[in-house]
Amino acid sequence: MKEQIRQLIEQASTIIIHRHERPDPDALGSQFGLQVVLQSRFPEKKIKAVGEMATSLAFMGTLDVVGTTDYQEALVIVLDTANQGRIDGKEALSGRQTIKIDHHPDEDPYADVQLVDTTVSSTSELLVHLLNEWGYPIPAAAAIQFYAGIVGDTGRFQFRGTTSRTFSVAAQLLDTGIDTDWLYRNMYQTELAALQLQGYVLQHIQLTEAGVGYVVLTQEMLATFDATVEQASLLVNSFAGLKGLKTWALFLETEKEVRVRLRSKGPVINEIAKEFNGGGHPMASGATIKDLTEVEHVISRLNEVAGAFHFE
Ligand SMILES: [Mn+2]
Repeated sequence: MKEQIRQLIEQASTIIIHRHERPDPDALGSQFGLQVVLQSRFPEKKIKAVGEMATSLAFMGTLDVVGTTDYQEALVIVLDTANQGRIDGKEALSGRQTIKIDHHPDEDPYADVQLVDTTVSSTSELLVHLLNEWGYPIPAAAAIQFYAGIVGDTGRFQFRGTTSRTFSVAAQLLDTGIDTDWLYRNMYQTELAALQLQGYVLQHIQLTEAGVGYVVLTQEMLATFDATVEQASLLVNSFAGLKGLKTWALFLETEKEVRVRLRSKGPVINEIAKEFNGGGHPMASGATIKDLTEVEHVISRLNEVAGAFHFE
């Protein structure tokens, strides 16, 4: 498998790297990091990273634009994306071959070759293991990208999934001399309006007896604080420290639907996410409901799993 992927990369003259829509630091970091590594090892190859940039992460780099015809001979690598529907760029599967490299459960094996490892913290970490195995050097310009991805997906090394292997990869990346001050300054800065929206979220938490916390953000509220859904969705972690909390949800109303971000400290929630047109990790998932009248359905399902769960 890994050997097959290495051969496909070495044979291809054009490689187009995709990842999921509404990218997070792991999506972009794995994408840019792999691009830098491959471009420096194979200067003669055309290596492109495509998709739409997230405004708040624009500091991470600049994406490329490719034409439909570029796909004819291209090897496409899709990173950090469990389902075909979540790929940013609908031409992704029109390449000559497609490789999927990911750390989410492999529910939709949409590629010709799949490398999925759910024991790593992030796709960025997985790529570093892979590149080490192949003996491909990781220059500092790639290391900062992979580091950003790991920091993002582990919540600065605190989430479940952060292992000793994660730390050894982090140490290897730090040893290239990357500027983590620069990274944290850019990753964790907040616009005033966003901070005020956070204040609103914290003041409107509802906590059920079963230990389910939730906040509903209507379109009107998002407009009041001049926040995009993308910005607001990051606030799902802002009340993780609430005492008595087992699982929680942030509901974000958009013009055509309500996006639901789900988090948990123990009860498995990705099965519930699936019931509401979503999916993800057991402790971090996303779903979509039609409108705000369905909020109570999601909460009552969360109440069921939270009520049945007890911390050791
Ligand atoms: Mn990821």
